[in-house]
Amino acid sequence: MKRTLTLLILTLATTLSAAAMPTILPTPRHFEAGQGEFWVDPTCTIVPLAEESGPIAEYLSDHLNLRLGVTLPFLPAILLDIDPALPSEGYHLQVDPDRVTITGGDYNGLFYGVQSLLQLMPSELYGGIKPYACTIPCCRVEDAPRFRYRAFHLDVARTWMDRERVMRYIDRAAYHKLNTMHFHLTDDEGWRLEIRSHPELALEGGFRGGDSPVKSVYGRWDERYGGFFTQEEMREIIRYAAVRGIEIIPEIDLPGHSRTVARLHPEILCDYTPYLEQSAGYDLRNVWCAAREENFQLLNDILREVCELFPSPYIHIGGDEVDMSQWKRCPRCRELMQRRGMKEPEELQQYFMSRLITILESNGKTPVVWNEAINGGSLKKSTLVQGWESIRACRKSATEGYPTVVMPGQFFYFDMRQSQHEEGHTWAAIFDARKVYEFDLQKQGFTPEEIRHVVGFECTFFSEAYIGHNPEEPDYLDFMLYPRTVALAELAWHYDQKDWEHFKKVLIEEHYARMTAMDLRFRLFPPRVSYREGLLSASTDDGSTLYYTKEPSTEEIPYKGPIRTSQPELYRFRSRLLTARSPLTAHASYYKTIQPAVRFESSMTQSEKVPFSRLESYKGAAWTTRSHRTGDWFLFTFEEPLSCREIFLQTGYLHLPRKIVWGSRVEVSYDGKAFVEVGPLTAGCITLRPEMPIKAIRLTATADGNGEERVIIQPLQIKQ
Ligand code: TNX
Repeated sequence: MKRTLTLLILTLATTLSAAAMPTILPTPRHFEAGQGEFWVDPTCTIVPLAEESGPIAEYLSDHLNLRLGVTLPFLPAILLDIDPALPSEGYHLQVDPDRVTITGGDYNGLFYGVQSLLQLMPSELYGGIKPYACTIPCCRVEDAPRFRYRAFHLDVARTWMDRERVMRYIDRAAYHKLNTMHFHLTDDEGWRLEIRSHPELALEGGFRGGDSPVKSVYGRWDERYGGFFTQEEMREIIRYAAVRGIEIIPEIDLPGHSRTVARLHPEILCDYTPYLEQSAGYDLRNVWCAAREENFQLLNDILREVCELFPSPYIHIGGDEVDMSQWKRCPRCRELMQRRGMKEPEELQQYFMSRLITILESNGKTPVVWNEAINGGSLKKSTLVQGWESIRACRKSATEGYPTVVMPGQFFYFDMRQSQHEEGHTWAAIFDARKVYEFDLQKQGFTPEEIRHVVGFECTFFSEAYIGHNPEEPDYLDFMLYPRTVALAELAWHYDQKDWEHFKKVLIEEHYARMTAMDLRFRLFPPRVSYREGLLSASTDDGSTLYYTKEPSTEEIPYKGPIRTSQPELYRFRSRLLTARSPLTAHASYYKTIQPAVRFESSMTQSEKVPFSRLESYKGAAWTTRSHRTGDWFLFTFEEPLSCREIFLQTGYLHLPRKIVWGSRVEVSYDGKAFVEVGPLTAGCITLRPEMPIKAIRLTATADGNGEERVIIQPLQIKQ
């Protein structure tokens, strides 16, 4: 009896505490349910008690449509205060029946208290629907972040995104208590910031395609396309972010990733004649010469303006993926190395970065660099290092005592795809929100001493593969970023032990509605698909609605129940809920391909290391030794005329339209002699659905050069 009673009390207690569990994300440190509720109605005022709280009071009044009160005349009221005795970025939120009191340790702390308050209210307010009257359950929240650096990254260099789009992501990151935006403003494919002393950098380098000197390696190839931020616009973005507690760290990626500048100022390059035959005359070099003194003058001009424009104490100067073979071929660089007793080109990189750091320091700024920049020597220990290549690279940086941002690709690059058959990069890993959520420094081998040097986490979105997805539409980017960003925020903010199932429950039951009101086209977890005894079925556990497509049609048909079919390979399923969607998900048979005997020939020479024979054995991609010229051709001939449902012909990388055949004609032949044109490639690919047995496929280049040093051809993907 006693046992039963204890059990009963225990069960009751857990039910009660479960009901009282906060649904705020990221999860606060301490939450305590109170008695009663606070009524938000038009009589309620917002009272900014602390002087600095003005912008937050306006922000909150915008969201809730409440008046601002100057002093404390009336109740009910929402009081906004700052108490420096609280932890940095921490806050106390107290909801009583007659007032809400939010006290932040500083500006950001107060802002985060407001964010938690918003999450206790109807989610519609994120969509601009002001609650006329609603209640907030009485409670007390005491909260502070685990890490001081909680960042997201946008790459507007590869794919242009305008001010409104950028602000949209800032806004949504702020809802999740992130406090830093790493802004990737320059790269091989674009320069997106006005530099007043060198206006050509943005005026010319902000665009590509058409007659732009910057060849459009990715994306829209025939039109001039792009944009840049004027300094005035950038100031506006900075202000907008600052109100939301977000600091913008700009990145000028140096000394590599600089093809845009190099196209406009070829004099910055190393002193040798490049071999241009291979790339159809296009100079692919992208590294600043380290020994040309005038380069540092130009860099001084650029960085001085960047330092002046951005209030952040940090400026990111890159340091990743430098093609040092350019320095090795340069007599000037070799001479400099000799003069300074340098053995390895990494030391030259150290030298280059040190020169940049001197410029930053003379402007009162601290450098941020990618992890390669600390190879080959040491930089000042105040330098903020971003570990992106691996866990090892992060640990090395932390061990050497640099403040380190942990962001290895396999956990934090949100340009990676989220499951095997989705879109996105794969080079680091394939992962969804769960892997981000479950990241654990200790389990990854970080020692307590190393952890002391970890300042926080950052998620990136590199945008080279993005352009095909119409950057004017938020769908693809939202899908890649959310809910992974929510998981990142949880990781960077919250302390407690991890409980994925609980987090997922809150995500689905509470946060899906909020993300919908935020107009995020976020990703749902994929439906489960199974095939048994002739019945193909799909299910979800998040309340979403299921649809299916049947090949070759792409029309989505509502799923009403198991489909009786002997051809499960024709179906794909997708669930939809409000603004969100899952990836298209199929039974394993959908992905099955066949490998009929095929011969491959080309007018171009093959790479010895990655030869054409790989295509005949379906082993993997094959490479040519140069870019294509008009008239170059590739021919697949099947040993036997092939009957099949679908043939997918792809050039370029598997996951990215680079090194493709650019400008093309595709023809098929049914007898191996006469060919009929079936179209050009689109972004390097074409899907064929031959209606009779097919003998050969011929691909012919109709343009000179793809802006690269080679063409990649993928093995045919053939579905029976
Ligand atoms: C690596 S992150 C890069 C970027 C690419 C990205 C794609 C880094 C320092 N370099 O240039 O865009 O991978 O995931």
